Amino acid sequence: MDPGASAGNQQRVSTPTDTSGSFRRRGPRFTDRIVAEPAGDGQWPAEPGRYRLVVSLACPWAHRSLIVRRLMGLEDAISLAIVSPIQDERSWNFSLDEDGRDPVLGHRYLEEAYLARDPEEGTENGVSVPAIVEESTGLLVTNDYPWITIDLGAEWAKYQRAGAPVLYPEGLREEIDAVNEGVFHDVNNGVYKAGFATKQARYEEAYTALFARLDELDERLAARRYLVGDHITEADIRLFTTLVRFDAVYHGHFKCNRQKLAEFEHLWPYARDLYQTPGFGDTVDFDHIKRHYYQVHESINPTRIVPLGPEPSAWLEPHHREELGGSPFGPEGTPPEPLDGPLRPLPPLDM
Ligand SMILES: N[C@@H](CCC(=O)N[C@@H](CS)C(=O)NCC(=O)O)C(=O)O
Repeated sequence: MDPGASAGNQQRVSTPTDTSGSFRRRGPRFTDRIVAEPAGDGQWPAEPGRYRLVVSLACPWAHRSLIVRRLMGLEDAISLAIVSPIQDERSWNFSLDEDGRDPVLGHRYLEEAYLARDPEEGTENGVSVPAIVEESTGLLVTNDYPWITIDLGAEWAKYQRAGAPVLYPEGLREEIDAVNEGVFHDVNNGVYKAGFATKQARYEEAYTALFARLDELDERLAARRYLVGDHITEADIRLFTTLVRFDAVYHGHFKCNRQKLAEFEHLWPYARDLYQTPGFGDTVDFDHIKRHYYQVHESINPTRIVPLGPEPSAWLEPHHREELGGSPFGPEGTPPEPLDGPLRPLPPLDM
């Protein structure tokens, strides 16, 4: 049963929980890649003006790709569509846009791109963000989020801004992969496993693994500014998008409440350091985040009330992590240009 769907409501979220009470992530349906030099089937050319990145500002997996697009300065090369944080019976939709249609693709629902790619089975694994869609055809190219960020970082080199960081440096890949593996199972996906468990034992397993991993990461970050090496890498981006949602959503809504992020000695200043780095905090929208989780997962929050807290100003407090050395964008790197303001403000909540 889909715990996001309750009788009589029109909302839908794909959060499959199996008969053992465990949350099961379904994985990407389309695993094509966009690369500098395509070699055969399933590889598309990195070409400015050809693709549209579709994200929800609520989604931690999509948030990664938004951060990387900005860090790499690919805003002019790859356009951006932002869906409503509230999925309806046909999932992600463009209801925030004029006439409820994405102005470039002309779609009302993201599923149109999935079905354009495969009319029979396009939505078999759900309709997920992030998704990259070909602008001219409206075809879904890929929803394979781990490759999306790695490829935006490594395969679009020709079109990246001067001073862009190297997020997946050759010499550090093994270490980055090892950190990411634990972070994925216990933290990124771990909070979902805790939140969507329908058996006490499954919840407790996820909770225990989550906090054991956070303790380990907290210790790792005691003497080093970033997770791997001396500057920001894929590993930091992947951890950040879960940490930034932690106190606002996962602590309460997903019952990950041994402690708040703000009660970790090193993880909290580490997360603030990243938040205050251009490309990170300026892509965070707590309004989208809270409305999505608290209003879509009705099995967990039947009243759909969106909490007002926590107070976000704490994210801007000094972190003193510069004292640990390192440089966010690498020795020759520079920050991306600041954004003018929020990416997609939402209309007031229905009272
Ligand atoms: N489905 C992806 C990850 C991305 C993901 O789970 N995105 C969520 C939003 S945070 C989503 O779009 N869920 C809707 C669905 O899967 O139908 C995967 O595990 O490969």
